[in-house]
Formats: sequence, structure tokens, C-alpha cells
Amino acid sequence: MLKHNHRLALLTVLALLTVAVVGCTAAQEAREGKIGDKFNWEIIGIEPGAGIMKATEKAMEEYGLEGWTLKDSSSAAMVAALKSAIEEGRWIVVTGWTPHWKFARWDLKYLEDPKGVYGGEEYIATIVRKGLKQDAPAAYRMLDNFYWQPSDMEAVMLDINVNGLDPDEAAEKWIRENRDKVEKWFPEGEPMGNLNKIKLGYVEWDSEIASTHVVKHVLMDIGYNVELKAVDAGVMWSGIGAGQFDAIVAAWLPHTHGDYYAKVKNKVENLGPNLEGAKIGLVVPAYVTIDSIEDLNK
Ligand code: PBE
Repeated sequence: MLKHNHRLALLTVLALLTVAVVGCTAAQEAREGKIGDKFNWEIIGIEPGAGIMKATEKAMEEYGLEGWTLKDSSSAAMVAALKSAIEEGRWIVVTGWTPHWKFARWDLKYLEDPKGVYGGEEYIATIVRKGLKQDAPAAYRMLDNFYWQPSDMEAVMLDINVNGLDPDEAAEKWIRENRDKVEKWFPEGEPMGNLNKIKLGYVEWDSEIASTHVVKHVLMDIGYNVELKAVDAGVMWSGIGAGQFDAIVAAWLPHTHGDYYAKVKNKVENLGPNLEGAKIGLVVPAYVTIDSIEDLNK
């Protein structure tokens, strides 16, 4: 009886293995000779909570990218993967966004998105907790006034990521060199208020490292103590909603962080764009000879 059972078990295992192997071969055949081979069937992503990751999952569905995986990593690891692929002339596709210093460093292009999954032009907004206006009127006014150009943000990012400055040095340097712009952000006559320490939440995306450090140093120039807290995207949004942060300058709207924003909308105050002309999408080196996300299926 025992023997019989053993044989049955063995046969079942064999049968399952055969199904698995045949299945694998079918999947392999479906992928054979396709463009995905040139990319190792991988899209190099960033931190799991980023809006661009959710958008990319949706894009993979809508463009029918079967057999592809979206690799979680970090913004720094994504850039490292891009760098080594370019050094070796390999094909690579990454989740990318503008403003970002990588476009100044390498010759890159966005893949066209004819289905509009990535949502077109974005702006980055400043969001504060309710009550900040009363607690720290001068800080509130500065945050409300904060507005700059993609080229400004890129200059700070380049100093950090290419010229080797640390984020505080890069922010101070930019402020020194752009006094005319920064003076327009200063509060005019508003009192400091009762709160002397301003807490800013942010995510360690290169763009947000740059903006948050610049705002930190301007608030310090006005006379506040400033604490920065690096968290992931979900915590940044729940934190501003719960009033654990006084402000964030990293709200990518209307699309990228649209669902995060919807959840806290009624609990926060939106001070509007601090930068316009932002964008997210899939990015490849210019030498990659395809132009559209649709081509990833060829
Ligand atoms: N990013 C940079 C973020 C917003 C800022 C595009 C990586 C995101 O996808 O959530």
C-alpha cells in the first residue's frame, strides 16, 4: 500500500513537472525573438510607494506587456543601473521623471505614451497642515511664495549628483547665487508666530531632496529651526494629513500623487504649484531605437 502511494506521488510530481516545463517553454517561445530580450524583460523602477510605480503597473497592463517585470529599487539604484547600461551600450528602460539631472548627464528620451497612461504635464505643489498659518505666519507666507523653474531645481540636483556637493551645501549655494528669486519668497512683515521649529516631510527622490533642502535653508534664513524627515511616499502623505509634518513641497499633481492627495485633501491646505512643467514616464538612452511604449511589445 505504502509502495503504491509512493508511486502515485512520484507520478503526480512528474506530471506537474511536465506541465511546468511545457508551460515554461510556451512562455519562452512567446518571448523569443521579441524586443524584450534586449531589455532582459525588465523595467527598472524606483521606490515601491512612488506614483510612477503605480502608473507603470497600469501602463504594463494597458500596453499588454506580458512577460515583463517592473523591478522595485530606489531612485539611486535606478540611476546606477542606467549609468552602467550606458557605459556598456546596453538597452535599458527605466521609470524616469523631469526635472531630473539625468537628462543633463546623458542623452536620454521618453518613450511616447499614446494611451496617456502617465497623464501628461504635472505640477509640483506645496501642501501645509491646517493651522500652520496661525502658528507660524512667516513660514506659511514663505511656503506660499515658494515658486521656481525646472532649470532652478535642476541646477541644485546637478550640484548634488554630478558635482558632489551635499544637499545642504548645494541648497546654500543656489540661494547665494539666486538672491533675486529668493527675496521674492520672503514674508513681508508677517510675525514668526509661536512655532519655532518647522518640520518638512519628503521622500529621497533627487528632485525632492533638492527642493526640500532649498526651502529648509530659506526658512532658516528667516529665523526658523527646520527639521527634515525623509520617509516613503505613503508616510509623507499620511503624515501631512495627520499634521505630523508642517509642510511638504513634494506633491506631484494632478496625476502622480492624485490618489494620495484625494485621501487627505480635506485635512490639509494646498498652497498651489511651486514648479510647473514636470513629467513622468518611461525613459531610455537615445541610442535605443524604439520610440513608443507600444514598441516594447514588438
Ligand atoms: N517621482 C519624483 C515621484 C514624485 C517625484 C516622479 C519619482 C513619484 O513617482 O511619486
